[in-house]
Amino acid sequence: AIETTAVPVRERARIALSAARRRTLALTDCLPDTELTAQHSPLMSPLVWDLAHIGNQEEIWLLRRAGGRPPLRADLDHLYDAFRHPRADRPALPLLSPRQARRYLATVRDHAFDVLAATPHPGDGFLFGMIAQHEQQHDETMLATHQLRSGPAVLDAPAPPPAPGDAPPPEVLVPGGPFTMGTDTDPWALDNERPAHRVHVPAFRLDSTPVTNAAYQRFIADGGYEEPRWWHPDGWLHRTREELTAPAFWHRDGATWLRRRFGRTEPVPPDEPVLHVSWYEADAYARWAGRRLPTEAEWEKAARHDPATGTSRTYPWGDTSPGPAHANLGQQHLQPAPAGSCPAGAAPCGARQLLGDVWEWTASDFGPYPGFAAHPYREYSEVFFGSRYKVLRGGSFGTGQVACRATFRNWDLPERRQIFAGFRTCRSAEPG
Ligand code: AVJ
Ligand code: FE
Repeated sequence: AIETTAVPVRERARIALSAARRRTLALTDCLPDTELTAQHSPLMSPLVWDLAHIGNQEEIWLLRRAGGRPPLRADLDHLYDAFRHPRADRPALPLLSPRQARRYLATVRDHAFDVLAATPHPGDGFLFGMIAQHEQQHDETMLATHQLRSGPAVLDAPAPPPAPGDAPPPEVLVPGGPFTMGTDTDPWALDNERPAHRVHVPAFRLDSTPVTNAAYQRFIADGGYEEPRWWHPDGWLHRTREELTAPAFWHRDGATWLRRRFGRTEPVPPDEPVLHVSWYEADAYARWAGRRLPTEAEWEKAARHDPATGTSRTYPWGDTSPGPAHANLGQQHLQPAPAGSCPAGAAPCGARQLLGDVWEWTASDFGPYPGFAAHPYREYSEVFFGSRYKVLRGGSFGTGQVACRATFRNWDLPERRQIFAGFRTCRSAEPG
């Protein structure tokens, strides 16, 4: 763990790009070509599409835009433009073969490092940070594709260590008052995290950890999936149409719940944060528990407001970049750590695991902050505002360090379960 500001920007960019590439290759070198070109789910691209798309975005933003270089492969722009081809149509496109895609990636990366070395004033290196985050995000998407594929396991990683014995109290108090949401100063924050603005958040009590599998099983056992009053009306329709009875990848063997995780079947670990639930399920659980999902502002205040100084931190624990003691990130483990892990990563309010482990659904719709300006990649977030997307916060075990901080905003549709999402609940602490 290092102070991000202490690392020269060129070095920081090189480290972030290289870390992303190691994951990209680990996620694709383990599969035969037939599995890279196959579509494992209509929700996902064939992995070979992700590969070349990562290279194409890097060519567009780092070689052409930052480096002022002429196009290498302008013919690929259309093929790998996510907005031209829905995921389900991508296998039928005349895509680069796995071999061609790997070569293209490597060639673009060589040029990108040349550009980085040759840029006289890298400034804040924003485009390099943006592209490193882009690749890391696709690494998480590709990991979700691995979870959806059938067949024998190809990925392996050690389990995270058990939680320490000092379990936090079940909920923590976040005091009422204004705090600074979003950022103007984090050099690699993306457009939707800006600008910084003051938000008044009344006092509330937040779960100190994400909701566990054991707690979620109590909701199931109590008939939570059969009781419409716990569900949002759209959620009830969805749960009925899809016949939902448990999180994705779970099945029952007599009295025990089993789950499939990256090609292996195992008992559902009771103390782990629940994973692969939709916003509708998270929302229903919270109502059943007599609680609610936190708003995005509540989540961010819990994660970064320091009452001692009145300022907002970059990470719950401060401004030091994430290490393994702070948060379970970066696909080091292929599952969440048990609830109560990572006391060194606790926020000032005492909540743990706000970053890493599982993305956390919030009550909020995805929208712009006051004064938002799309930059520089208009399609990154602006086109998703004002639709049905719900905000998720915090990052998962599959999220890379460079794409994870207390201001980072993710979003997805309320019915989606293929992402590494769980949740925590809260309740208002002030009357009225
Ligand atoms: C921020 C995860 C919703 O995967 O759709 C990747 C990230 N944007 N390439 C997505 C993204 C363009 C994005 N999410
Ligand atoms: Fe992309």
